[in-house]
Amino acid sequence: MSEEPNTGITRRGLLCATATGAALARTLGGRAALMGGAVGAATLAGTSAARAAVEVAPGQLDEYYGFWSSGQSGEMRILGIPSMRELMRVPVFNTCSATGWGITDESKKILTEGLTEKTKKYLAANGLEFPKNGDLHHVHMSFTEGKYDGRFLFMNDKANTRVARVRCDVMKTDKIIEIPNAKGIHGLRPQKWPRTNYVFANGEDEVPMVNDGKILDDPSQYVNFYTAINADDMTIAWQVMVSGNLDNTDADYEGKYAFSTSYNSEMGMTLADMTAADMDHVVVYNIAEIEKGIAEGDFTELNGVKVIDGRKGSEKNYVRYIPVPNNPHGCNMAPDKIHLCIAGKLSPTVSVIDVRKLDDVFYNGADPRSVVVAEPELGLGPLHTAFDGQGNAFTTLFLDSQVVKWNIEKAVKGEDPIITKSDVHYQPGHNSTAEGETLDATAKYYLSMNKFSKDRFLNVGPLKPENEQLFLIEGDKLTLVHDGPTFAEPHDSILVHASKVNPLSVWNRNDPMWADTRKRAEADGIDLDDWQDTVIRDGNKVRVYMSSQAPQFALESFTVKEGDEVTVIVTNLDDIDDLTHGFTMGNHGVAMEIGPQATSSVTFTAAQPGVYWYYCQWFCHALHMEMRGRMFVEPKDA
Ligand code: CUK
Ligand code: CUA
Ligand code: CA
Repeated sequence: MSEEPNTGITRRGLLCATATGAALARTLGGRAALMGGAVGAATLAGTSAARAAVEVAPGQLDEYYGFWSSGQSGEMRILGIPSMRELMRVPVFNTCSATGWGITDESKKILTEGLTEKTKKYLAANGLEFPKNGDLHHVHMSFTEGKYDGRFLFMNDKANTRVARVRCDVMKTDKIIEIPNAKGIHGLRPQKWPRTNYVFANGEDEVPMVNDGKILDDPSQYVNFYTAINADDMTIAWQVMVSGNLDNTDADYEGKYAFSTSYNSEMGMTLADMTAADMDHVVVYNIAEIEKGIAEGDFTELNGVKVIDGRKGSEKNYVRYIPVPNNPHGCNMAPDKIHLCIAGKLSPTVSVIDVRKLDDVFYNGADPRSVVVAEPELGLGPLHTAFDGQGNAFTTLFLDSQVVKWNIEKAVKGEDPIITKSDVHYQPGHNSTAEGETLDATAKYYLSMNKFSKDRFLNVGPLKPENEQLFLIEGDKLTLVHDGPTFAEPHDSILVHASKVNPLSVWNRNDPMWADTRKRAEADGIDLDDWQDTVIRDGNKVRVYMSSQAPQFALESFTVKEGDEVTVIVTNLDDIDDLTHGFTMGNHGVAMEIGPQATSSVTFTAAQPGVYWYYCQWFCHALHMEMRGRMFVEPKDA
């Protein structure tokens, strides 16, 4: 790790001397600035009293669920707060060997059915059915009247321009859609009020409106898309074409407006160009006006989506652009229902927008900047803001490796708003407070999601974990109570009170997850709810129906022919909590989880004659090792 270069100039001095523009970008991009050691000596864990206050003793349950993104790992994670114990990993955009996500017929359907035809075509050209990777940055729960309602979780895939939904009753992904036209879905937020009818999604990367290769290196013809997804059925409601790119997004508490930050109002294609202007902007979407425009037919249909033109210069009331200092990042609506906080990133400020003033900008020609009611200077590299429900905000300072707690009202009054600054380790991105993005925001826990762990843990080689730190909020003091290393690379998390999430322990036999499999079983004359040990041949397709009950599969062997397409359908008839079985077909790259009362199926080609063992890979019984059987693959011409 390089130390602060000995130039005689402090990093802070250097940054402040070059307040804007590409010079600052070069400084920020420089290794010394990013990695510099301006943070004081490492803070050790806080007082034992604070640690005792958050201790979750063995066997005790946590107070909050933490729903975590995992960045380039592509999955969602569930943690318990305050213990920071990892409770579960939910595969979404990745494939998973333990659960069979991306392997089972049911999951493949979810992973493929929402892809556009164009994407399916170029995936097939690469021998893929669906993208193998995902980049999941933002997990948010559905809202009813500004509060989490425990129904769904929504999340983005920046890498392949997708949005997914996880059902909270079973904690499984049930929908994944690719967003047409847009490129690189980054910011994502559910509508807060009156309920989550829409999920809003930002397209980060600029492309030609019709991206078919006719226009290439001509950024003047590039556009960006803001997408509203119907949350209930995961279809695209509408898109707005905007000027500049889109980074993070949030929505208000009235259902009137949604917002995006843009770090590239310049429409630059190089770092220098993207940081050239003094100001970028926040895009404000007027939801009722957009809905009206769609209803009145004021849209272009593009790849099956109704697209409203909200680019700069449009005379309509769909969109307004609020200038804010260059290259903003975080976009966080305060639970006071009034203040939207835009983190400055390159600017040491947070721009506070009073959303009550937006009507004047839309309808009375008010200066867009007039809605910025405060722009307090808080520290270097402000990225994201969380709220405590008491009028205070916590903003992460990436470059300072600190969090600053500040008072919104004081900032608006022009007083010094800073309450405290606390060191974090190191370089925080997102932060969370308990239900801080809802009307139930609570001053109890503060979570800092830090991009670097450096020296905080035993060295595991050049690739280090990130570090997530939990603080107890005690008055104005933040007391560090936990460091939690995590694998690549959670960006964001939400903390949801345990009372609002009530997952099942055993599946419902008629769950829609295997509705197609059930339909096919009925056609095959099989009752999936009953004991099944039947092999059905249908040309060169073979369907193997077998129930499982610890420690046995209904079939201890079955026979197919070389070249058959084999579908194995396993139903777990055990109905006891935590009694999951698995099905792994040896040497076929096939494995899946079958939860209690669930049905799962998997299809593969039996290409090589021989004897193959299948087994249960989820430890279920003292005789779990014996839970196995043989597949006989007869040679074709035998
Ligand atoms: S972004 Cu990652 S630290 Cu994708 Cu929410 Cu700001
Ligand atoms: Cu069934 Cu292990
Ligand atoms: Ca910019």
